[in-house]
Amino acid sequence: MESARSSAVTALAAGVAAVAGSFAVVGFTPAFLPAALASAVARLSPGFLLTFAITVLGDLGKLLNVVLGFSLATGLFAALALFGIAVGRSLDSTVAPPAVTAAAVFGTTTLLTGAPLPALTSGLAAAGVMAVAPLLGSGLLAEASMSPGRRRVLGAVGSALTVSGVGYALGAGRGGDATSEPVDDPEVRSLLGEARDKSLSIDGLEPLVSERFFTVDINAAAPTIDEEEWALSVTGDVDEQFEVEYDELTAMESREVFSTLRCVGENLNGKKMDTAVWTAVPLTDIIERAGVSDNCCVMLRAADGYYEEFPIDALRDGMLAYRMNGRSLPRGHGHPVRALIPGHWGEINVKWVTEMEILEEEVDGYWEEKGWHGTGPVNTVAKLHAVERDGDQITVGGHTYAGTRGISAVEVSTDGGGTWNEATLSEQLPGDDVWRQWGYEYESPGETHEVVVRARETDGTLQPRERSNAYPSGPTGWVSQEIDG
Ligand SMILES: Nc1nc2c(c(=O)[nH]1)N[C@H]1C(S)=C(S)[C@@H](COP(=O)(O)O)O[C@H]1N2
Ligand SMILES: [Mo]
Repeated sequence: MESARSSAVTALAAGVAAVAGSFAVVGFTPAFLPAALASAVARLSPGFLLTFAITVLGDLGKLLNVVLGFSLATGLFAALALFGIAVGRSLDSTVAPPAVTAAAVFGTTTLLTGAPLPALTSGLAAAGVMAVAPLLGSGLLAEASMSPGRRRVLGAVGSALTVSGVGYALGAGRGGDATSEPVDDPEVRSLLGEARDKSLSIDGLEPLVSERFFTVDINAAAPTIDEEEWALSVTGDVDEQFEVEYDELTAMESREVFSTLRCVGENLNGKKMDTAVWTAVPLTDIIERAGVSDNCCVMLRAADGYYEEFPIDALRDGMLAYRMNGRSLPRGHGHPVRALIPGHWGEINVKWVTEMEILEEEVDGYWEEKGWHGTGPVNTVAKLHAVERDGDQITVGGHTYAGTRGISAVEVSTDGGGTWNEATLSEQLPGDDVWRQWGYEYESPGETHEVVVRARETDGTLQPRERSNAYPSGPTGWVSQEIDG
């Protein structure tokens, strides 16, 4: 008779193995139950909790969400395994526990994710551990001077670890990006070179084309969409409804543009602002073909269930991007096609976009339903991310961005806002929606001092000083930082 403790350990081991068993075939994609549960939790969270997670916890919130998804999935599978063990006990059968568990895991997972293949490998992995653990316990380790319960526990843990090792190794590459693709487009190479040449060299300052581009998603796992299966449907209040397929889109005239994205939910001096060279098709032809008249606005919908609404005028300046820095759009950034709406907050730059619905009346998008106001133009900002020291000399630097209003100057104070000096700006890159870097070198005052930074837009407008939080309309204010002398 199995003890309660060894039943619990076997069930937990089966749960761990079941998670690994599905990871092996789908990797971290929406068909992976922990990812699906994490997304469901985020989606069902009340607005205030979500806002707290985004603005206060940031990346930690994302991590906690994923950890919760794994815990829920493992717990669910373990509970199903316990059920299997109980059935086995009441039938006095050794075949029933793995068989019942496999069936229960398969059925439940298929129901929750809609994906039968990972559900099947999940069930098989759980059943495997449950069938093998007692064998290992009684067979291989029989010589050891251990109690049968102890042996069974070791067998369960050992087999779960083995299944997990294999499962995670197999799944690690799934749903990945073509990061090894060569960048052979001469125009992209020349723009990337220009960005490299124009980047200021300050220790710790990211170059003008971001090396690590941030991501913000409503779901834990990004969708996986093949180019061949992708199409954009143009719907709503239009003369003609039609679809544009990937091959049609990429056959249209495209351009290579620098464009910066910034998330409305980031902290004032946060790192959710980045720049890339995008290969994109202007939306003008598609809008014209649709026959849009005096409509107010548009709703862009995406394959992950996301949707954002914004004024039609912003759409007219918009583009559909299908390459990023010369490579196919990475999965996390909207593969195969995303919207780019110059100068506007990141949230309307809809990834995995599948539908463009022309509207006659305003409605709320995904974030606006939760109280955010993030569909308009970005706020102006000058960030301070680098502090370089050379003896008494200190160099501070960062990025500055004002959307399509452009930046003409950054001013730096090293005495808490008493006196101001002009910083060096990186040379303007081509395009009207791209950030610049600033840098400022000064002699250390020999004591702790407060450095304050503020930007001026092209027309001379000074960035507002008043501080406000990210929620609901994006952070405002001058970045300031205490620096040791
Ligand atoms: N389909 C879809 N598009 C989306 C999102 C999303 O969750 N789903 N997040 C939006 C938000 S809030 C931002 S800030 C930008 C971020 O783009 P990135 O992840 O490529 O940096 O994508 C936007 N587009
Ligand atoms: Mo965002």
